[in-house]
Amino acid sequence: DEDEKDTFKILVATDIHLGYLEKDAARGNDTFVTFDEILKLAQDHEVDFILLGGDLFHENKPSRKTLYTCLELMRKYCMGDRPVQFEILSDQSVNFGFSKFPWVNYQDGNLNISTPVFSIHGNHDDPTGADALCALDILSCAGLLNHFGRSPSVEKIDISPVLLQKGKSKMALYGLGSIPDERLYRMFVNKQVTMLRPKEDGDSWFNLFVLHQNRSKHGATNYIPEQFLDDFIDLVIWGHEHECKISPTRNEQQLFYVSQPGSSVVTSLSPGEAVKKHVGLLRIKGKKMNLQKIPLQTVRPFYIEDIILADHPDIFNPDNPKVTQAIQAFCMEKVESMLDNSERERLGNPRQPEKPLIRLRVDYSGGFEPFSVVRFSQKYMDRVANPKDIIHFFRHREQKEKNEDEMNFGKLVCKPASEGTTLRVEDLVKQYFQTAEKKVQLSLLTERGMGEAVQEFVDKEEKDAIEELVKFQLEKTQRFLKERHIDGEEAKIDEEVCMDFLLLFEITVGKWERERNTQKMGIPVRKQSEPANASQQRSPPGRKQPGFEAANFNANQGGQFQHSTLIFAIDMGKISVDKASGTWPYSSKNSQQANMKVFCLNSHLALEHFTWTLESIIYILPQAKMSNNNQSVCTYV
Ligand SMILES: [Mn+2]
Repeated sequence: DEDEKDTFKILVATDIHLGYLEKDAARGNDTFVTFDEILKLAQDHEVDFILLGGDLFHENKPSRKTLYTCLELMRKYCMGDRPVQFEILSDQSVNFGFSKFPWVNYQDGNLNISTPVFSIHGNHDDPTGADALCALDILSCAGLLNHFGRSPSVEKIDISPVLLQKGKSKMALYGLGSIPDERLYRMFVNKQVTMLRPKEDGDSWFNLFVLHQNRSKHGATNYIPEQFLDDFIDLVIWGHEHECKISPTRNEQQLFYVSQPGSSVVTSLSPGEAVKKHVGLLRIKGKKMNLQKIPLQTVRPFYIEDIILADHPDIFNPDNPKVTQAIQAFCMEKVESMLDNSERERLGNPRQPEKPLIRLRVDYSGGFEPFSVVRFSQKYMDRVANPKDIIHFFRHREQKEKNEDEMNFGKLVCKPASEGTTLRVEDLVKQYFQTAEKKVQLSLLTERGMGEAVQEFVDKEEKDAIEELVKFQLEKTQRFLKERHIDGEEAKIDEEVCMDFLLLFEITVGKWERERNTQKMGIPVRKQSEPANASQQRSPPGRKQPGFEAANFNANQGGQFQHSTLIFAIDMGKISVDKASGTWPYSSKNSQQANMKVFCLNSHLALEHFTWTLESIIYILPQAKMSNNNQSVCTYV
């Protein structure tokens, strides 16, 4: 067909999150089933290629099962004799330069590819470790995927497009794998991001850009404004945001279109994820495009509703002793009607999971008491895929923060991570630094570096991240002091102290991991006088380790735990240079008052990862104060 000959047909999807909740009895296969559906759609529609916007994998180091299933499905659907009908015009050694096989897979004589897959990496599956490899590189090495959009430099990004031609249509495909938002924001502001354009026929190319960043404003610089992107772009495929907004919307300032396909699996029980999930069939001919929405049929149904108790004074009177029972009955009615809806709206696809996800958010402000969620859950074990977290109690009207100067751990901790707030470790660390007193602010370990390293440590199980950062910062500081003609010997930073820092971190995480494994038996608590095993092994003789206490976290919700939270503290006061230099703000060796730094590890990722373990653990120094609306939420054991 004449028209087909010049038309690129691309299947567009993002955030497939393979392996999400793979251990869950009910939901464990969801991501694999939907990936199968997506690949089959590509095959059925005979697309030229598949374009993925990052986070194909949920875990940075996917399990063997996840990797195996992914390879199995890609081999099943992407290999075959159907010829690929477009060619690559750009220098592939630039596009795929980091690969040992720097050419597109379908042009490899040893491979028989029918559907090439192009993907950038997301924040979940980004390159880590000394070799900077990511899970996509494994697929790429196996010849099943073309990983592109990877920047070799952290100081300057030149995005070199993959240039494709099909018949008379020419496309410049730009990709940018996930970069921490704040860093990328700053790089855009400093004009360190350049999109290279082909010299020939500048205007005849269709310019497609795929990226994986925050699109909605999470913080002042914690997202990428659309206005930052070059206006010669025709279409942006925006990964990372899970809400399906796949129909291209026009940016009137930049005059390009943005399509946000959204995830193909529900990873948080928030309203955005309840929006029906789709992938796109994108057709491009010359400078014209068309995007057809294809609803996914195998996605587990998800229903969410809000109840504000105070809005029903006719039904609920907080002074009535039986009001809690009334609330519970009301909630059950709601859940039943959501289950009815789910039954009615089933798509009839045998592969669509039967048990829906149900979330009821109950605002109990106004003197009401939450009821026991445990008992409530038990009624829905066989009918709902997420029986344990159907109900979410919150108090909307009372959430105003009273003290702006003091970081309110209670509030941060209580903020439901499942509400799409995507609390990042980086943000928490940053918030801490912004609210901490000037004189105790950390200078040796920068806020950004620390935030990123901790994020890597937690999310990606990158055990060396913190150590690498500490070493890097140490060397940098030593260099800095040398340049300022300070005697190297005199000003030598106490390296031992840095080791202490590492040690402390290891103890904390070691303990954390031990307790993850003993969740059923409750929280084993170490007395302050009793040293942890790790500290016995690693502690240099004669050096006292700062004390740690495990604390039981009692949320203000009938003792129900909501979060996996790890708070650890570091005695930064011990990081100092010799007092002779006088340039360093910390002279803790003379100071009685240690500068305790407290960090929260409470990312949405960590939460997802550890929900099967202890619901909540908090490690906190005894002198740290936690409060939530002046109500103590933390008991020290
Ligand atoms: Mn993401």
